[in-house]
Amino acid sequence: MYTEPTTFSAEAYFASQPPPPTLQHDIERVREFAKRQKQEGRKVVLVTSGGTTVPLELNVVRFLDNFSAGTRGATSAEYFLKAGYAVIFMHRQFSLQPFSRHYSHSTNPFLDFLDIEPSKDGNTPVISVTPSKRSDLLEVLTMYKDVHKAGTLHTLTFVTVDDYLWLLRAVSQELSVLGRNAMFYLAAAVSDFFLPRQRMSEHKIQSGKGRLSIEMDQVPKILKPLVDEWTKDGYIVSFKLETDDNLLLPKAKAALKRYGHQVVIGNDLHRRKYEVVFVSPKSPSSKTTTDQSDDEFEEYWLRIPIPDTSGNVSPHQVKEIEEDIVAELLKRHSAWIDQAKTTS
Ligand code: PAZ
Repeated sequence: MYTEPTTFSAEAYFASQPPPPTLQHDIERVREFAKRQKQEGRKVVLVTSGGTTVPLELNVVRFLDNFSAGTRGATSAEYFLKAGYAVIFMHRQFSLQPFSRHYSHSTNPFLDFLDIEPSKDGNTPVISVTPSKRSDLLEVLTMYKDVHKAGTLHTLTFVTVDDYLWLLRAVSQELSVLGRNAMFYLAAAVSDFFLPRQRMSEHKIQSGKGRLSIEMDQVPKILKPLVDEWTKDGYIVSFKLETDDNLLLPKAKAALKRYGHQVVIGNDLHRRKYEVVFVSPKSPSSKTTTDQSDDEFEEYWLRIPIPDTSGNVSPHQVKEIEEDIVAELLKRHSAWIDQAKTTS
């Protein structure tokens, strides 16, 4: 019989919550991808992006959602690809994706870029790209086609927090074959609470009984097994989103002490596009512990000017903070790979 734990361990979680139906298929594709990138000598980064949902019913009508448009992940994935990395882009279904993000339906609808030219021969009219938009589109399309030709982008989708956790575990286990050449860039906004399937209502929760109270359990702290078991040598970058400035640095440091990974990138909800802070142990090789002093961590702030939004500038002509985030991580990842060579 199912007993109700107060906090799920990762093991208890995976033993009680079912995997997504496509998991096996997804694992096989990731395995092939990782093998090919290894043979071709590329570094691989797993980018997670977008928010997870928590369904409230088995036949889902209602769910809780986590904030994230997927901009951070989709934009960063492009800069990793430009730098020669292969990218596994694990994102929330229908959130922004590399390349197509430039033509998002809400901010830059692609239909506005197209003109209909009258037919010259009296038959079918011709569709063309508005002249002022051609050079931007050509740049994005060229990159997109090059990446497809090189086979360096692999896409996976999740919706629920269950999908996310099962996929993260499977992908990280597959990427362990790459050793230090694998990076984990965990920008997805993952729910901290969930409703175990065993306590979900089968059908739509009915109104009419007044207030709705739902008691949720804590999602297991998945970074711990990721660091300690699933991918021992991967370079792990997690993100921390806060709305209270006073919490950002303490929470980032607490995460490093608890999980012992390489970097936490902290960001404030409203300034996340212009300012982030990298928090990392001063001595990257030392083992972090929960009683470690805060002085043993260093902070590195990255800022870009807030753009003038009054002009008619296309989104990819504006400086994007992800360009600098990725450039900084490339240096740190290389140093970390080199460090292993000198100590072995
Ligand atoms: O996807 P987006 O660009 O709208 O937002 C990115 C972000 C704020 C979700 C990301 O930078 C982040 O902080 N992710 C981790 C969130 C968390 O603390 O769970």
